[in-house]
Amino acid sequence: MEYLGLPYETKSYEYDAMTEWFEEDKPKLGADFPNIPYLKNGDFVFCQSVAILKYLGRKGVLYPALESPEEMAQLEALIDTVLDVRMGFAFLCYGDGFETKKIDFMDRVPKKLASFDKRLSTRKWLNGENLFIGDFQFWSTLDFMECMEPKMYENLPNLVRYKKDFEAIPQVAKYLASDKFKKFPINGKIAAWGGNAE
Ligand SMILES: N[C@@H](CCC(=O)N[C@@H](CS)C(=O)NCC(=O)O)C(=O)O
Repeated sequence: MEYLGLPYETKSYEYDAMTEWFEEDKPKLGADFPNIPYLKNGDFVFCQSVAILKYLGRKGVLYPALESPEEMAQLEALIDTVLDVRMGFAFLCYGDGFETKKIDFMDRVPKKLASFDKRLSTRKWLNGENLFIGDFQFWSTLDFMECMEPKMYENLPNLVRYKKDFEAIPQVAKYLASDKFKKFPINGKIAAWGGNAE
């Protein structure tokens, strides 16, 4: 929303005071499947993080409805592939056995990221010359993982270049330098890693 210059207000819920969500806001949200996150625009309200991302993308030019089913499939596949990495990171951070799971994660994920690095060797952004919503989802996933493991991309130079380029987009740079942006917490309070304001 910062990138698109759309005015917005955020609402967050404290883990220790979730009755505010479950007992007050959730029952009266007005969505058929109320959940967090949700997006409200006047009377229009809906949930699901990826649907929200796509909706915002369509408000600007970050997720164009392409005529070619093949080109559209490429965009969808990129979004889902980034989501696989993101959910893998979430699986690592929540539940038991963080240190053991991290060894496996650090063995598998850089190999997966090497495919992204290769793709980015010939493209400025994930889908080429034009930034799209998958880049926002990918940058934040990369940033989260880098907070956990600062040397994660040391053999992936195109990812390092890509991440820097994204952070240099004027709207993004302004947001990252503002009080609105907080590196931590990355996860909810119950997470084994990233749940505190470190
Ligand atoms: N697939 C959903 C998952 C939503 C979800 O699991 N939300 C968690 C927070 S990450 C929650 O606490 N939901 C509150 C609820 O179940 O009412 C999405 O991506 O938005």
